[in-house]
Amino acid sequence: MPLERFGVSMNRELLQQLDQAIEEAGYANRSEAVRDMARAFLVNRQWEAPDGEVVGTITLVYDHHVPGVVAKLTALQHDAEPTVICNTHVHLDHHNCIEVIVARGAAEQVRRLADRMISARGVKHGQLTRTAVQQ
Ligand code: NI
Repeated sequence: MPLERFGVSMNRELLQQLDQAIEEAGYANRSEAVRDMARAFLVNRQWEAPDGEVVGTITLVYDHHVPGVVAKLTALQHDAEPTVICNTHVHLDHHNCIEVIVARGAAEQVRRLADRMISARGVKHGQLTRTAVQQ
């Protein structure tokens, strides 16, 4: 894809802070960092649009001894509107499991699946990581 160049005006202090953060983050140059910022902005917009096509990673930590929690989390994935692409389960210790679910679909549906899983009884901690495919 051909690259386009454009100029950006900003005050010196903001630019100095930006350059310092870019260097700390390990970017090779300012352009690479600005491209990632543009993608992050667009991914965010996709998640804000109810029918935006997104990918979400749902991470759950739960105690598998809590009655019904495994069946509940399984049923939610079978009945989910967004497609559950994959699911990884790790037995952390005697009580705790971590499960990572990757779901693709409309933003609102992925968010709803995450909310229902995170709020399920027995789930101690849950987090939805939001991403989407960008150019
Ligand atoms: Ni387990």
